[in-house]
Amino acid sequence: LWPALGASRQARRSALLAPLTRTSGPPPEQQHLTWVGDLQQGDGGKGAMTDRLAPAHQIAARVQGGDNAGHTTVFQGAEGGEHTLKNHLLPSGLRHPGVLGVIANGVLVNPQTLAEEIASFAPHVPALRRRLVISDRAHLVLPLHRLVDGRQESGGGRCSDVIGTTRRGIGPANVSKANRIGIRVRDLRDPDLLRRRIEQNVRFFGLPSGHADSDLKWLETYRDLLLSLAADTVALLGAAVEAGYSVLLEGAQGPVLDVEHGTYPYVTTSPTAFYSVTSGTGLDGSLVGHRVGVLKAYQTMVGNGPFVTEDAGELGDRLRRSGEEFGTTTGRSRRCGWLDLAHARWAAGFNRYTSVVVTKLDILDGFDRIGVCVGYQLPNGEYGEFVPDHEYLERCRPLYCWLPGWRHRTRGLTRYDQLPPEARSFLRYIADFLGVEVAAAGTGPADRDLLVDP
Ligand code: 2SA
Ligand code: MG
Repeated sequence: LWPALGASRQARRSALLAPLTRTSGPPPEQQHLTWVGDLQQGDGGKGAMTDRLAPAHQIAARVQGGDNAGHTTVFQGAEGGEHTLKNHLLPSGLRHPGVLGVIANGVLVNPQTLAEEIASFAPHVPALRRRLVISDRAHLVLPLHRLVDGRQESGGGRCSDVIGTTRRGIGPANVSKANRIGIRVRDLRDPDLLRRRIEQNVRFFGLPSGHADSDLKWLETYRDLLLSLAADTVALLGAAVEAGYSVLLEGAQGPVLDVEHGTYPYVTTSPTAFYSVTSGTGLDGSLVGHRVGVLKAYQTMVGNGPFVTEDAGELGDRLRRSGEEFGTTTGRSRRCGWLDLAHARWAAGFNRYTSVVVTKLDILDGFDRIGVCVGYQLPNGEYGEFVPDHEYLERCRPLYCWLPGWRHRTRGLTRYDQLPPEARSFLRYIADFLGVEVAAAGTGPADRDLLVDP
């Protein structure tokens, strides 16, 4: 009995690992698991960071969120031209041919977005469809979810507060998931179940019954694509880690948007903090040796909710213009202000990043002095730290420490030791304040603009 069971286990493991044979990546050497997260609301440059780290891994997995996220990668093509890839669902490291891309179970998949993204990536990404797998447990976002999201947001707070969502249907799709009427990738294999589920959703959200037919028809368009990519990614990732492969885990949004621990109700509806690695992939979080946190050199936010260092005047405008602070998904203007280190310290304590990467340093070029918020003052004169409580944060005023600015352009610098001394002091200040090493700094959007501290 035991040898037979052992042989069947071995066969199953080989079958699970088969997708890895479709990449040109090297075999596993020294295994490492790396997570890329955010110390702010999001939009700090996780996509660019993931892209840079991907070649050191055999698997790049997107962990949570959906097409509300917007990640950007700028790189030089083989022919020398510069390319920009904007992705909402595909893992950012996928353009490297040695990498297997995984869309894990924690991701909410809008099939149309996925199909469009695959089409737009294909010219730049060799053998993309052969190197991509999607969890068969991942839940789908349907047009009806987007419709409900839009209605809630336009409803003036009648059914929910106005959150300033991306209107991508992420909240309602998570409602379906929690209500056990969600539609998973694997459900596409069963037409009867699919119809029943869609009808349940139409009834649950109080929509006219015609939506069932139209959403079913819409889903039919993407059925073959999704099923051709579907796999048990929990088992695949588990077997890959056991076999010594390295995995890069890409988060979306920042910890302050976490549904459990963020500034509720101004949050997204999925986990975004480090524990999302476990819920979103099935991997044991304690295996993750590197927790890389991206931190933009100033603060931005989209949507509603508290933002202590927000500057609605000249400073905010300048940061928005030079930092091109517009939502990658929605094109909305992002709110801007000085870096909130009190917030970042909370994020660092909570997610226990092992290193921090400070991005968009070049956007601070030319300021006489640079503000960093180190704590808050309350109306009664007391001082406070960051607490993820929106009513508390609305009452907080920022306390700034002013650091000297720099006159030299850092934009496009290619070596860490070329940074002006004031810029290096700024990075040192951040590292000391957070108690985490600053391992790299970004001086522009392209992959070559990420300077690594030697
Ligand atoms: P949702 O759509 O239900 O997840 O919105 C709930 C809150 O989460 C915020 N959120 C984001 N914050 C920053 N960046 C995000 N991605 C896009 C980008 C946003 C865009 O990369 O720029 O294009 O507007 C993102 N996604 C969700 C959202 O603003 C709400 O506060
Ligand atoms: Mg973004």
